[in-house]
Formats: sequence, structure tokens, C-alpha cells
Amino acid sequence: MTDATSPSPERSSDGRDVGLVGLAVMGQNLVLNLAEHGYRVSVYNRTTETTDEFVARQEFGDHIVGYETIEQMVASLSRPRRIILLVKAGVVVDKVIESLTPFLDDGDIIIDGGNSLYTDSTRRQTALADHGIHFVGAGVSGGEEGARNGPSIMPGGASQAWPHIKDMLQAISAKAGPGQDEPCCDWVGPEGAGHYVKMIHNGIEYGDMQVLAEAYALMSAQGQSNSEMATTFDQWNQGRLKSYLVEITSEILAHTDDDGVSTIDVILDAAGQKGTGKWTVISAMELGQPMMLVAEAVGARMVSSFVETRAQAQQLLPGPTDGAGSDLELTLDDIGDAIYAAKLISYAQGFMTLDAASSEFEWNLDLGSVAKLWRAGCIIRAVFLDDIARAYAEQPDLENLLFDPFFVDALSSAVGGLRRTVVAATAAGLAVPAYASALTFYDGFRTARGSANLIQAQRDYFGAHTYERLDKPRGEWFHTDWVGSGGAAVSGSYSA
Ligand code: 2AM
Repeated sequence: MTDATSPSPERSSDGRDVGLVGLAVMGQNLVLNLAEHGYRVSVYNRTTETTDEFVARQEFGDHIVGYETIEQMVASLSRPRRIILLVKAGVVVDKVIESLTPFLDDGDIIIDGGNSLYTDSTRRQTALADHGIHFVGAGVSGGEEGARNGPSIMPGGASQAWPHIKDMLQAISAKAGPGQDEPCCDWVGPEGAGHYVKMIHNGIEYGDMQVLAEAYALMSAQGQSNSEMATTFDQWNQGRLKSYLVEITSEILAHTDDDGVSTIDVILDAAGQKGTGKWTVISAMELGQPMMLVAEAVGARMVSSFVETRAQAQQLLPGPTDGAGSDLELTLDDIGDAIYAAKLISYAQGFMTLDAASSEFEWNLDLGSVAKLWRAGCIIRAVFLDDIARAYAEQPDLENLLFDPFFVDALSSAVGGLRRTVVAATAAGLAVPAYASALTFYDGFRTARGSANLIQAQRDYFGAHTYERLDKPRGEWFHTDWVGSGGAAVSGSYSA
């Protein structure tokens, strides 16, 4: 471990250790984190006043130096130059890269630490490789606090860069593990793999938040006060549900404004979103993976945004005639089970998507290592990521997380509560899209003989799409003349 006065391991004598472009909140905090770990950081921001104010305010002396131009900032760095970008995702990243590249040399490294779309990172790596520049797309999670004290960092892209940035990124990352010394930062894979893993992290985060919001809705409907619910979340945070999001939910529910009013009660119930949940669902769909809990979480935010329309609908559309919530008889154990089971299912869906992306893009992702990166520093950090990491460590070729003995046991004990919660909420007319989606996925997934035979028959009926038969080997396709003479199945080399 280094401190502000000790030299960093990669320091060379002819220049400063690392450059950083973009001094918004995340950028500033990451610079302070780097400086605290002994790195001499050269900073640049489009608006120079921001640079000047920041450099004047910080306590690390000449560990942090501001530059007025990108060229000066680049010139201050030792080689290979390492430059972190924390600018607005999208075209701004391309613009900044464009303004940097004329001043860079072969072997220099650009690390994009913003929330870029993984396909952009893949494109940027390819384009910069033509100029001899190593591009790294690094997902960074943990918000402002994480950036300052240790985020989860998910780097991917040009692997040649890794030996030059490994010590630095691992030094500033969060730490986890029994001795709390395992960095939550490791090489993820080529191309946009780092930003992909970050995107899935954010999608799962949407799901986790919705799962907790549904628990809040049910407990409120049962008449619990905010402070009672704060206590319940706090108790949940002592056990298997221990996680950052459960912890902050307890603190939020306990919070009052200066006038004594519960802050949560005066917040408009319309959720915002920046798009990473939507990206996750789009990618999962493209890969043929049912990441349905996250899809429901994204959808629930959309419905929440229809504030006026929902008020109108409440006047028009009836719920159950016996009154919503009045006969909701759920124990806190049931609701705790619903949260836990829904999360297990959501993470299984997330890792199915990661597995599919790894195969599709040939990234060779180590799923256990991904789970380890999320143990600390990031928003979804939770004790049960240790269980996921262990599951993949024991069985690297685990076909599905739900097949791991721990998951089988955990779900066996929690799914009853999830089922009671969905039944009771539905009977009471309360929306629980994440719980219902998790349960119905679970029931469909564990059904060996489903009902898609009918779907196949319908497809064959109206579109001659053909079908496989239980009494013939897989891969042989049949068509039935449904409206013709007796509907005989005709075998043939049809393409489905
Ligand atoms: P600013 O302080 O000059 O606005 C997050 O918005 C970060 O991205 C900020 O540091 C912001 O710089 C930077 N940024 C936004 N648009 C930019 C652009 N077109 N060129 C360079 N930096 C930009």
C-alpha cells in the first residue's frame, strides 16, 4: 500500500504518472484517490476554471497539477503515457480522443472510465490500435464515494495495456475478501468486455432496486410506518440480504426533513433512468437471454414516469373488489424471502447473459472473477456475491447458477415466500412486476415439458415454419398440412 508521500511502483523519472481528462464529480474524486495512493496526476478539463478551482482546493500539493491544454497535459506524462477519460459518455469521448491522439505515441494508453456503451469501446479499441494506441474501456462503479475511496473497476480492451495499468488501478480500487486485500479490479477481457460487464452490473442494479421498492410497497400497504420499515431493512442487512442497497434503503426510510416529515413521503414517485438498464435488456434480448427481472425493472420505471396518466387510470380502472391491501397477509419473513429469491433469480439471469456474451463475442469471460469484482466498491455489492464467486470457483463450467447446490438450497427455502408474496400481492391488486417475473421464470425454467409445442404448431400452421418431434431425433424438421388431408406430418430437410 502506498501513501501520498511514497513513490508509486510504476513511476519513471521523466514525467508524471497519469493524466486525467474530465473534472466532473467522478473525475475529481478519482484524481484525489490516485493522489492519495502516491500517483502524480496531471489533470485537464475543457472548462479551465473548473481545473483551477479543483487544483487550488485539493490537499495533495503537486501530486495534482492542472494544465490548460491537452497538449501540455500529455507532454507532462512519462511513457507509456496513461490517460484516464472521465467525460460524458457518447460523442464527447470520441471528440476528446480525437484531440488527444495527435500528441500520443506508439504504446500510449487511453482508459475510458465513463459509462460508455460497450460497442463504442470495441470500435474505439480497433480504431486506436491502427494508431498504435492501446485503448481500455473500464467500467467504474461506486458513484462519487466509490471513486474517492475505492470503486469497483472493470477494465477491458487492449490487453497489452494491462501490465502498465494493473498496479495503479488495483491500488485505487475497492478491496474485498477475508483479509479485505483482494482488489475489486481485474482484467475482464478484450474489446468492450469491461464496459459490457459494467452495463450488466447496472442492469442488475435496476433489478435490485425494483425488488426493494416492491418490498417497500407491500409493507406500506400493510400499514407499516417508515421507521418500522427502516428497522426491518436494517435487520435484513444483518443477514443473507446484507448489501449496500438494503443498507441505504434503511437509512432513506429513517430520514426526516428539517420539519420532521419523512423525506421518502414527499418524493415524487417517478423514477429517472440514464439508459444502462435499457441497454442491458436490449443486449440480453439480442443474445436470446431472458433477463426478464431487469426488463420489468426498466418497465416499472417507465410506468412510474406516467404520473398524470396513472392518476387518471386510478379513477377509471378497478382493482380487486375487496379492496387493495386490506387482506394482504404477508409476514416479514415472506417478504424477505421474496427479495432473496427474486435476487437469486435475477443474478442467475444476469450471469446467463454474461455467459452468452462471452461465447458470442469470444471474450472468454471468467464469471467467477466478475462476481468477485462486484463484492465491494460498487452499488450492487452484497454478501451473496461471495456465493456466486464460490459457485464458479468450484465449477468453472457451471451450466447455470441455479444448478449450484447453494442456489438450489437457497431457492428451495425462499421460493415459498416469494410465491406467497406474489399470490397475496396479486390478489390485493398491488403491482409486483419483479417478484412475479422472477417467480414465473422460475416455474417455466423448471418445467421439462412446457407448452411451446403449441407455439410451434401455430407457427407451422400459419407460416409452415416446421417443428421437431418428440418421437424423432432433434434436428429433423417436420411440416403438417393442417387444413388439408388429415394433417399428416411430412418429414424433410426444412429450415426452421
Ligand atoms: P466541462 O466541465 O467543461 O463541462 C462531464 O460532463 C465532464 O465531461 C466534464 O468534465 C465536462 O467538461 C466534460 N465534457 C463535456 N462535454 C465536453 C466536450 N465537448 N469536450 C470536452 N469535455 C467535455
